[in-house]
Amino acid sequence: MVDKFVGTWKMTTSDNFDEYMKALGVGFATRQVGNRTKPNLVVCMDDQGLICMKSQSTFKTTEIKFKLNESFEETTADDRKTTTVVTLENGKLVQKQSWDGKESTIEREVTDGKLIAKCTMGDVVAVRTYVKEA
Ligand code: DKA
Repeated sequence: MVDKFVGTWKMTTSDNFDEYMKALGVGFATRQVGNRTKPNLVVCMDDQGLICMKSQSTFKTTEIKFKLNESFEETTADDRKTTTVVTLENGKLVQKQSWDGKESTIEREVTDGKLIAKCTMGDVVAVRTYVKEA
């Protein structure tokens, strides 16, 4: 089920991302860069079920390595220190980040050969589309 996510994905569109970053509490300067950046997302998985997800851009590169359903510590691109767990729900990879009593989710699915990342913070939703590069 995770196999379809494996590969290198290039971001093509990003909707409402500035509002999402505002809801996260990201400051103006970082939002300006975040809005301009088109990251590549590299997803890999080894035969032990360890999944890696690397977001690469000229602004910042972040990488997480995790097993499904096992919580881990994440440092996000905007420097939040979150406790994160990733689950597989109806074929979607759901990344739940918790910090300071707050919670955000990034739900990723592959449809029509595209990877769609739906980022939710409270009632704010951003949608980012990636196409496969390799
Ligand atoms: C994605 O496209 C979701 C990225 C979420 C990043 C949140 C913080 C960004 C601050 C610049 O996979």
